[in-house]
Amino acid sequence: MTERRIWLQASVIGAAFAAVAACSSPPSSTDSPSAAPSPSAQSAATTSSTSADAGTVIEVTVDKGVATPTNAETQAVAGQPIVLQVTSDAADSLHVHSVPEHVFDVAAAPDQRFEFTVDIPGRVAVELHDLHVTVVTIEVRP
Ligand SMILES: [Cu+2]
Repeated sequence: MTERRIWLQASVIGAAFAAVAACSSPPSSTDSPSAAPSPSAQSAATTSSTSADAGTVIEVTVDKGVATPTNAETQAVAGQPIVLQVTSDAADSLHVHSVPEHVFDVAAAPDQRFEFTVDIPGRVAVELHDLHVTVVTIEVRP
């Protein structure tokens, strides 16, 4: 009996680990009515093109509590510069879930430029922490 119970707990812990990929997700979404933008908002999330010389540039806008894009996908190359070009009307915190991670303080200002590199290939989420949204997930290739 005890053996079976231990196995069960281990599988629950495994599932919990899988959910930890994105940080500080709220425990429940029932009390966040603003967290569900219209589906059409995602179609506007066109990521900027990747040019070999300039690395990857991702434009991010925050206007009246709405981030653009959200849940976008783009690609980058490990070791090549990735630039987040941010125009915001509110202070926030940009969190790049790479290893090691990067945190950038966003001010209420246009054309803020945050540059970083990712050395370890993989999927890297970029989150706006105050808004609790994932702006873009970057697939970093070797
Ligand atoms: Cu984060």
